[in-house]
Amino acid sequence: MDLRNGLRPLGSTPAEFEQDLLSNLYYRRGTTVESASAQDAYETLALTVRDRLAARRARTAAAHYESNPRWVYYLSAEYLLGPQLEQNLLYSGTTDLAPAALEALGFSAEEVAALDVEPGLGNGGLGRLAACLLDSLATLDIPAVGYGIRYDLGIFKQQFENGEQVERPDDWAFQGDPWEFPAPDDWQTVGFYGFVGPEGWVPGEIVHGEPSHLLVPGYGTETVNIVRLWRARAAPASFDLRRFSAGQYAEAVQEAVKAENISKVLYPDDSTDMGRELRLKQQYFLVSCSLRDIVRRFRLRNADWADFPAKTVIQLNDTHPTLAIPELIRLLVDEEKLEWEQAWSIVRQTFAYTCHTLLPEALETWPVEMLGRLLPRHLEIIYTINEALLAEVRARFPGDLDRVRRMSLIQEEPQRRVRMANLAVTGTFKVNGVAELHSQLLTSTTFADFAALWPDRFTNVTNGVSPRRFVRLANPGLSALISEGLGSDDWLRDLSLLSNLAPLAGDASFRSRWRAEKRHAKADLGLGDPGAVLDVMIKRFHEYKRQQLKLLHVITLYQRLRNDPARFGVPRTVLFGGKAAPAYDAAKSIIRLINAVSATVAADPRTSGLLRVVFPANYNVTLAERIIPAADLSEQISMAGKEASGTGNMKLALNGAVTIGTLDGANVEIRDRVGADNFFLFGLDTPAAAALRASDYRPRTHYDSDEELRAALDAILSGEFGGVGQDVAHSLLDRDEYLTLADYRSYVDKQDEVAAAWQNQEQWTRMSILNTAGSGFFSADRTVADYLARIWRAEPVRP
Ligand code: T68
Repeated sequence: MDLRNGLRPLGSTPAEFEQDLLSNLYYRRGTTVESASAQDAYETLALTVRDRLAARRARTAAAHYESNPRWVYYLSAEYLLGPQLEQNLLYSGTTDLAPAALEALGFSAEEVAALDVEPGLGNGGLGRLAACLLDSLATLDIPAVGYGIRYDLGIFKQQFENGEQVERPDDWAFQGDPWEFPAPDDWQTVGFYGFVGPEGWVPGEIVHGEPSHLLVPGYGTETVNIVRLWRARAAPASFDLRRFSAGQYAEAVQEAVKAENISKVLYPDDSTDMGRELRLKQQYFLVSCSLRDIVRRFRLRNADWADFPAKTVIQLNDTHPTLAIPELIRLLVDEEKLEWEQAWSIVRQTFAYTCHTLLPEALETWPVEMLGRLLPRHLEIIYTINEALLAEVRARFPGDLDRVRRMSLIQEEPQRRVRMANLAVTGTFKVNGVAELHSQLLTSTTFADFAALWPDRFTNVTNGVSPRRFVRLANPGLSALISEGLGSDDWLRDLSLLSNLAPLAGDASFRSRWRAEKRHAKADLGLGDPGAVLDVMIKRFHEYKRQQLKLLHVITLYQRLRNDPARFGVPRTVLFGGKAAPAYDAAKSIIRLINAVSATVAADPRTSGLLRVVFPANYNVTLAERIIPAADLSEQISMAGKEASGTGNMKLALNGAVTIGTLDGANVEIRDRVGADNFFLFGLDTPAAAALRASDYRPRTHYDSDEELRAALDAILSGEFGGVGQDVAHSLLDRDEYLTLADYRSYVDKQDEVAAAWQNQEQWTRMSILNTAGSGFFSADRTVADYLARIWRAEPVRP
């Protein structure tokens, strides 16, 4: 028998599915119907669904092996994958089979689904984008592998104590993870520290990387790709049996604990360099394991290094995996004995880099001393790359010493540090921003010097989101209505078809059903008042995103309610969701103040039925999928020129929320596509904001001249909201780094237009439908198609 073709197909009838569930309960879970717990039922269902995807995975792997294709490798320190069960049910076509089969075991689908813990292996947009791109790569049948780290503890669990954020560890795999395939035989070794001797680098510490993978199914196709995650394991020899026997238990495992700490925790930092050696170790651990795996896979079908760039493109998700550049040189020169020139040429044809920020403080740098101690050979390689770079700069711009200083891979003052973004730009063939405006600003500001030297290296790929997860799964009711309106569900694989919804905005009965879906989604969230606008701001907490601006507006509404009800507008529920980096005090103060305002507003009977502020703790993908369908108004109010793209803005628009926003990030493109009439624009644009920042900006002039703004800030300063938040008000009055006070009046006036628009529900619903209809561009399938055309140049392989 040819084992490769011997796979017994798994059945798709309810009886076959039930049979498989039962057999998994006995043979893999090792229990019985009588004694099965809800956890048994969950794990067994997961296995039964996973088996169906695994069969497709086997066929995909066979097709990939057969065709020896060009591979897309995505290197990312973060993947925010979201709950797996509902997605894998949908993608395996078993959504309708599961409830009855579970019923037979004595469990409801809901109680079992509640046990599906999302792997929170990312912070925010960057990590979620990685997950959406993998989904679309599989959907488009592109041979691809995502590489990442299997953190034991994901993004912390947020709780509120007296309104303050406290962080609890997220032991997401405590009960085991039924979706994961461990592959301990594919382990790699990773070196750290040591010295460079005549024979090359001699590491002083060795750690093992053990991979496991999760399946990444495509939607509406056979392809199932994988995301491979590395976990640090101590070399077995690091357990000190002698000490253990002597009763020195802590000392006996000390080395092992140190090694395994590398993949212990995701750094909960959204923007700033942690400055911590362990984080740098994580980055090198990811890079070293993944490159060796990539090389191993290359060698399965290829022999000649000259073919490597034709068969491989490696995308760096921000600078976190940039050490892959010197690491590949080291493998090629030190281990494979290639000449430097050939190695450098291979590297520069293999890597591409995505930048996700505009904040100068978010561009990673590492102390030369630390990098040289941890990775002495890599520092040498970085110096050699730098010599060639600076020679090229001097040749092109003779005498321009300042330019040489700016472009160097090494920052000299105040401390010698390696500039990872400069290294990433130098060692790649393409660099992309994540929205049109962002990419323009990268070439005109952040990377202006590099764009002058290598203009063709820079391009744009506007972000996108998975319509499967963020419309179909999150919002089944609206999805069914869309499919009915369009006459098919083809839009789930070609989101541009949503434009055909536009004429239905003129159809009163369609509008009324559209409104009904919003109402259902709100009721499901427990925010059932259909008369109130659900006004949502869901994203990481950062001063540049300006949750504080939204809060000032809430306070103003509250004060109008008390003093000037005629100006209040319409009933509103304001929903905040998001986490602050644990060390980011200013963001945590804003969280505390929001909770205090929420309590004050709730305690005042005058607000009843008119104004509510809700802030559910621990915003994550699971919660996002419940909030987004219910939202009426999407807050995208960052200071212009600061938000690289945003992706929550796209998810909300796709679900029919209308945006109030600045001309920042992808808001610009959303407005272009949904139409200026269906978007509430306010605030300074990027040039105006930059000019104001560069001038002698005095935030107090706004306080002095705007009565409502003054009243709102005074209320905070007087301690009216539980006596907290004075630091927030002082920071706005004294510094206002992100021009919150400068944009306040424009924002509040625009919110009055929102309220007026809400009063005409037919007109609002028209806007809502036109937001969905105009957002087809923001599919991650289109994003991947753009990456393919502009950077990756890989072809589909269908199993
Ligand atoms: C986000 N960045 C951008 N960073 O802020 C957002 N940073 O505009 C964009 O839409 C999104 O990326 C996708 O392109 C992040 O999410 C991080 O999470 C992060 C994590 C560690 C270190 C630095």
